[in-house]
Amino acid sequence: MGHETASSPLWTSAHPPAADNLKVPTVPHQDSKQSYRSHTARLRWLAVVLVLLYICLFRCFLSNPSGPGALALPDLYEASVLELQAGLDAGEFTSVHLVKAYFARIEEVNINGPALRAVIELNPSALKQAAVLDIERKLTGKRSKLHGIPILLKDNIATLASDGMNTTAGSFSLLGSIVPEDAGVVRRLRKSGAIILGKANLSEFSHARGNLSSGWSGRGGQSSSAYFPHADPCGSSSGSGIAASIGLAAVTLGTETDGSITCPSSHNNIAGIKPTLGLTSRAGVIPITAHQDTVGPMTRSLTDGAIVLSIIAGKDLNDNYTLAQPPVVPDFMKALDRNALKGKRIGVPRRVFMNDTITGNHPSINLAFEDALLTIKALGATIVDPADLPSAEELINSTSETTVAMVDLKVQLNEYFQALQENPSGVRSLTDLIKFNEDNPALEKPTGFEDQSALEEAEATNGFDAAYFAALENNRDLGRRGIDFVLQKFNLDALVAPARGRITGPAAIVGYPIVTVPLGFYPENVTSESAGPETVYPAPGLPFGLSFLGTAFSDFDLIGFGFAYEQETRTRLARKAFPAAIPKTQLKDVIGK
Ligand SMILES: *[C@@H]1O[C@H](CO)[C@@H](O)[C@H](O)[C@H]1NC(C)=O
Ligand SMILES: *[C@@H]1O[C@H](CO)[C@@H](O)[C@H](O)[C@H]1NC(C)=O
Ligand SMILES: *[C@@H]1O[C@H](CO)[C@@H](O)[C@H](O)[C@H]1NC(C)=O
Ligand SMILES: *[C@@H]1O[C@H](CO)[C@@H](O)[C@H](O)[C@H]1NC(C)=O
Ligand SMILES: *[C@@H]1O[C@H](CO)[C@@H](O)[C@H](O)[C@H]1NC(C)=O
Ligand SMILES: *[C@@H]1O[C@H](CO)[C@@H](O)[C@H](O)[C@H]1NC(C)=O
Ligand SMILES: CC(=O)N[C@H]1CO[C@H](CO)[C@@H](O)[C@@H]1O
Repeated sequence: MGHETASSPLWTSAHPPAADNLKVPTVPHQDSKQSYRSHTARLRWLAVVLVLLYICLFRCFLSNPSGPGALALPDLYEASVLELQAGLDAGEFTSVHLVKAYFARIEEVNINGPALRAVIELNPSALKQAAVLDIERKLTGKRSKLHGIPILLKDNIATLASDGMNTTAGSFSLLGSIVPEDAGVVRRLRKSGAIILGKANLSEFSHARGNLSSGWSGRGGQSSSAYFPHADPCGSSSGSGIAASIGLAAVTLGTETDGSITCPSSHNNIAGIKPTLGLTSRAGVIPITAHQDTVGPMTRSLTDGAIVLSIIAGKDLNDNYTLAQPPVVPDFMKALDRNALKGKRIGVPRRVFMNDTITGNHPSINLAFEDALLTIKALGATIVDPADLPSAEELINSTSETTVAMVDLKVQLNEYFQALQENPSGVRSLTDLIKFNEDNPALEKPTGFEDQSALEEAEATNGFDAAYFAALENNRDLGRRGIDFVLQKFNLDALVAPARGRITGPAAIVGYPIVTVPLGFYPENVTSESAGPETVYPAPGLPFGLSFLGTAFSDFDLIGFGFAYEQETRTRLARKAFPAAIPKTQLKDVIGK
């Protein structure tokens, strides 16, 4: 009752309270020994209650025309983790309510209604886990800012079969497979008290199967953005992006090898953090390449992203890349400073990347980007424009990234299949997988989704041969003449660019971080084109994002820059999903039911 009307997550304060300060004072339990015996004391108490009630009703009425009741409860379309924690701590609702509400919201739009196909599978143990975490909160308090908070995971992130969920990267070849253990990031999430709500749809095998439209998998079908019917959600973390964008879960996780967090964050009007390679564990993540894969948060605000990253980041003996990270995981909440851009030098890598012939930036993106540069300048930064990457042309023509990825994909996917305790499909290798797809066309090769050329290309590789090591060295060389070169040459703190396009490449090959926030929306008169058998791109009102890029382990700084821009512009709030794609179930519909 005492909890303030929640502010929008994009309005969170620059220096949010530490976890310990988060607890909202609760009304003490009535204790018979201390109960108010005297008549005057009772009257005084009654008066206080009435005043509080009056203030609450007044507030509710003022800030919500639909009247009191609906008011103290956060709107799950936009609700932030801190808002949800405040409500949970105040006892306004429980994690069981949250799980029920998110399940109902998924039910409304996933297969029914606009059929967004963002979610592949729900966790049948989620309600039970929520109930236990609710009791623990009451008895001993919360373990972390994610205690009792429902999170959706991209379906390439392993969870123990004992939950009752599959881990399949969207492929029927992995249905019913038994993974040896939780993914490293899942272990951290569970330890922090987060509730795994379910698995999100994705581009099958994180887009490493072949030339297939973004957001399609055999198991999940074609997912689409909630901002226009059948719009390309981008990929490969498509379902995570869609689900975060309309509140099908509090927060989500995606993975990126080259663009797979950045691009779906862009198409779905959310914040995405692609962490530095080695900041978050990939143990238990269905792989493409250890040289590039990362796991990161996809959330409605960078505040939520910082909370999630602070929990999933850290060393993991099962992923030795994480052992190279700095000794202490930062509290990324401390990066959330509205003045973070003041006095910083931000470069614009125009050549090639702002004239991307492959993914081409639309004039409306370019206009919004020029505006963003003015905003960044107004926030106190110096814009260095252009700040071109010497290796730009070579980089976009280079085949080295693919050469390394194809070899790694075969080696690592074989390892993944072999480490499974069981796999009912019988698939135990890449060779088996290709055959499985051939043998099961109704499941894995429906019309328009037949291609598996990337798997075939990987299958044809010969392990760690001379060509592989030459390609690795070429990536390192391109990297040296890439982001780090231009940062040093112009004494920059970061680069900034529109999120969609090949700018993810220079970061991908060296494992550098990217932070993406909403930038704008396509105008109503934009011409849509086919983006696949069932999707269009662009589309009226479809969102696009802005990316900040930096050197290894500059994640903290980039989150600060993104936060300063996000808070100043609040672009996410400027547009909502199309009406049928906005789930109607709210906490009030499940409380007391
Ligand atoms: C996987 O999915 C199948 C089919 O939907 C389901 O029967 C099974 O319980 C799920 N979980 C596991 C761990 O296999
Ligand atoms: C990918 O598939 C689409 C649609 O079938 C086709 O237009 C395009 O040329 C293909 N691209 C490549 C590189 O094969
Ligand atoms: C990680 O361990 C593997 C062997 O398991 C080794 O080949 C690789 O070089 C190690 N990588 C790092 C970054 O330590
Ligand atoms: C982008 O390409 C157009 C023509 O394709 C050219 O006129 C223009 O100068 C290029 N811009 C940059 C920044 O390279
Ligand atoms: C990259 O490829 C394009 C054509 O796709 C070509 O025009 C350009 O010269 C190439 N650049 C380099 C550095 O090889
Ligand atoms: C679309 O609308 C914008 C204004 O929102 C206008 O500037 C632009 O010229 C229009 N484009 C077309 C192709 O009509
Ligand atoms: C949770 C959910 O809605 N899962 C669905 C995902 O899509 C497949 C294919 O359409 C359905 O079978 C699942 O029920």
